Amino acid sequence: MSALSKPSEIAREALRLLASRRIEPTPDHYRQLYNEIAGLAPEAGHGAEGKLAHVAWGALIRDVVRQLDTHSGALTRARKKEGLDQLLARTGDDTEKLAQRLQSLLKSWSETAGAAGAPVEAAAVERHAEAPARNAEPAPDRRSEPVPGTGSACGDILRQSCELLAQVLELGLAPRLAPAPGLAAQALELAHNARSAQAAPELTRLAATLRPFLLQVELSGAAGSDTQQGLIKLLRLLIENVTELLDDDRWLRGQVAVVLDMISGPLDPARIDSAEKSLKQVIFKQGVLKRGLAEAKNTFKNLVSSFVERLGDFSASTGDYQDKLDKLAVRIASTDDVVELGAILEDVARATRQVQAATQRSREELDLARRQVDAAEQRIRQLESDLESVSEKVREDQLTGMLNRRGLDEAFERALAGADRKNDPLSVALLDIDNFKQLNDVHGHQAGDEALVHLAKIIRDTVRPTDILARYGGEEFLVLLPDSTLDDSMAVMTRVQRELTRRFFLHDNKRLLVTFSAGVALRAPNESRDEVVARADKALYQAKRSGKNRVAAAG
Ligand code: GH3
Ligand code: MG
Ligand code: MG
Repeated sequence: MSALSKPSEIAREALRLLASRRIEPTPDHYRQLYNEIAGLAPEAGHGAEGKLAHVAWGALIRDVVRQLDTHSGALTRARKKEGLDQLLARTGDDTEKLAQRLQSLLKSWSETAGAAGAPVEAAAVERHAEAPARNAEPAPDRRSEPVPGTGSACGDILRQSCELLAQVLELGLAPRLAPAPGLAAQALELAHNARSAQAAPELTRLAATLRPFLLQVELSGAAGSDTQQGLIKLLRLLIENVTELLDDDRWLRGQVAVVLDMISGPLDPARIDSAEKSLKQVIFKQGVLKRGLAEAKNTFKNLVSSFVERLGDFSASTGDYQDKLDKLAVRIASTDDVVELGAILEDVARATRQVQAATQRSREELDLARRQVDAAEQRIRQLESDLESVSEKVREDQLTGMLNRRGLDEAFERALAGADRKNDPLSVALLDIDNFKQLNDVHGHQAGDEALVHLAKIIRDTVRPTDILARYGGEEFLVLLPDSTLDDSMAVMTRVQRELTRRFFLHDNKRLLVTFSAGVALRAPNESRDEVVARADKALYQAKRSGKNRVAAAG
């Protein structure tokens, strides 16, 4: 039973409750509160409390905004924004959950304030360790900063690139500059500088010295041969990109791989030409992706900051409402006049409608912003995965689409491990096109390239999808056949030969004869990769010696 008995007192209390509980002042709600205070049975179907969750949004959001701006140890504003953004992304439209999570986030912020280094919303942030939200703040300029943990600006991959420049200069260029000893000495000195470059600015300075040096080499005429000119072109390509590459290790990895591949074998113009082509292709694709990624990250950054600004507006409008209600509550407490109370009720209704409209607008804007943030984040993920696959491409031979040596290295390791684990047989076949030099000489390099593509396609169509195909050298292919005995693999190679006779090679509408010889070896238990390949190579040699266009088994 209520302590209040006079209807005017009950009415005043009902109005006060409407205001303080922030319940929409409709006649139904008023009547329900009136009944509650007067101790009358509640009327069914008018659960005023249920219609508006009792969350102090104004205070809560004010707290979020205030704490965002408070400096607290390791928690920068960007990290807090990041935590907040992830929370919003995870919570969806459930306002009750949102309130709870915001409260625990605030708690974790204030608890972490003292403990330097402790992460915000640790679990969520760590799950997205690479999440683009980390870019909510402009990335620090890495060009002027050593890479942490390496003690030098040349982190692992950058060190490789320094070494690479050094090697190309020292092993590739200097010996060929013998007719111009001054230039040769300069090449060696530059190689030395590349090797001892400890920081990004030094590498950039080195790039600046290399450019005029290469021009000088070219002008001196000392760079006579194709090989040398190819080398110079490659070096230039590397140098032109070096400044940009310093931005991000990943861009560099694929490019370094191409050049390392190239200089790991004997240098000839065809090899350098194909390395240059694939390097250019990677640089171009990476450039396109990189621009897209930078754009997407920028959009994302803008979205996150406008999102937080809107949260601020949201807080301002609910804060106003709170002030109005407080004032109205004072007016209610100090009057008994029914007419005055009626007017107050009107004011409460107006203020509530205003804040509801504002809240609705803010909610819609926040939802929209969140959707935009999600979309931007998705685009960033897509671009990053595209980038990853472009970098993967350098494991492929550009002409035939088979694995190159680098790709084969990894695939071979996996196949060996798999065969050992399952105790399965594993065979290796080496194929070499017969009289390929002659085909090139008579019909041109282009015809040679087309023949390589033709044979690669026939091999791919004939073997099992699980077999591993690699271009092993100029006109040599290596096929790894997991779970295949020597007989199986001999039969496969013979089938490839038959297919090549059936699907003959056409160049300029002329039918050209292409054959190959092959050596096949079954890996002996615990035999190393080099040993089994050497046996296959020996068998290939036997096939050549006994007349070509045949398949020989290794003993
Ligand atoms: P054999 O029957 O004994 O194998 O003789 P061959 O002429 O096939 O072998 P050789 O090693 O004498 O010559 C291989 C030629 O392959 C020389 C090289 O110019 C050519 N070559 C290497 N890579 C490529 C390439 O990517 N495209 C083209 N068109 N030719 C290439
Ligand atoms: Mg050969
Ligand atoms: Mg050959």
